[in-house]
Amino acid sequence: MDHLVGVAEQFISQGQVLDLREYGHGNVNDTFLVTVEGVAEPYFILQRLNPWVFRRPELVMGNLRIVGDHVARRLAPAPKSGGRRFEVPLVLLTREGRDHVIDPGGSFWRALSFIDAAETFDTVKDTGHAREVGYALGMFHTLLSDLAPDRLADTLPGFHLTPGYLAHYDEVLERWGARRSPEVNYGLGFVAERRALAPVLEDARAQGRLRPRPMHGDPKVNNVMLDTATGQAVGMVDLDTVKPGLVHYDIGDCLRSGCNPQGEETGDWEMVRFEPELCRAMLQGYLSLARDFLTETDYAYLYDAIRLLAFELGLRFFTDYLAGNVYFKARHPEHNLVRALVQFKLTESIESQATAIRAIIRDLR
Ligand code: GN1
Ligand code: MG
Repeated sequence: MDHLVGVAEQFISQGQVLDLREYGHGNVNDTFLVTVEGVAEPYFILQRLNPWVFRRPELVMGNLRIVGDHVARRLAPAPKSGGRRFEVPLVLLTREGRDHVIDPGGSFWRALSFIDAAETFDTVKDTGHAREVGYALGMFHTLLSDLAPDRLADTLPGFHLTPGYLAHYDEVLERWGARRSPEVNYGLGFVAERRALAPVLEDARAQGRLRPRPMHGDPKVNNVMLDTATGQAVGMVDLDTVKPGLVHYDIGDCLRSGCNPQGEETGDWEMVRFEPELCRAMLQGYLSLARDFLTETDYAYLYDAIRLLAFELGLRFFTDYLAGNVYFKARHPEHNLVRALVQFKLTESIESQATAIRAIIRDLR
């Protein structure tokens, strides 16, 4: 911890570090909350980027700065939030004016501003919460809707390209030789039956039906910050995966995360279901803003996006389990298998309610 305090101190120009503790439940990076004594804004976030995932951290920092500046510019003159505060984490510089620190062990550290008087939840509590989560994503997309996607670097080549995840799965499976438990057999069968689904969004992009836009990349429920007093969404955090992409990946990811009341970390995977009333509320919140920029064709792919992203995350967890837990942090050897089964059950629940979900989308557009 002493060593971390030394890193944290490089990002403060006055005061002194009072406390430093682990923060949040990220599956990839290591995150700490730092408390500084004797300054007006006492908290900031210190993070170590995972070098196996983010191969070019300087590009991540570049994107974060572009997004932060753009959002600040959009919110300054006429807050599009109708009097509500809305923030994203901003990059903090070291005393030397650098946006990161490399420690003696070679780790890449950066600091971000903390969104105060706000909290996050791992699961959606009710339809009011769902509406706020949708609103946050709508606000985020609105704020970036006039940023040319090619201004952002591709920090994670292949991220959210489902056909690529399927190809990787095939390679891992070829090398895999462990015993086939009933759960693994279920997973293998599940993926085999849905191979044709994988390219649905990428084909639409290749045909020019869906166009690239800046995307968040990871808009799950616990990346939306809610005001502790009002419960209103006041920020969207975890911008490392922001890059050119499709808003459909975000919409699908947000819904697969938010409409699963059990949460993605439940061990009770057989009970997992997709809750259509949470879906309605979340889309209502999202479309209250996104209606302004979504096209007819965009709407036509919303259902596919919801189904695909649950499947895709299940496939990513399942592959990582088969590969020996090399990507997602796992607390026990079967952790990524259980996570995969949760997403597969969620996908089945989405499929069995396809008509109802499509009707919700139709009603709201
Ligand atoms: C990872 O690290 P975290 O929890 O913010 C992953 C997302 C997944 C998510 C599932 C860079 O995000 O894509 O949806 O886990 N991030 C990366 O919880 O792979
Ligand atoms: Mg993330």
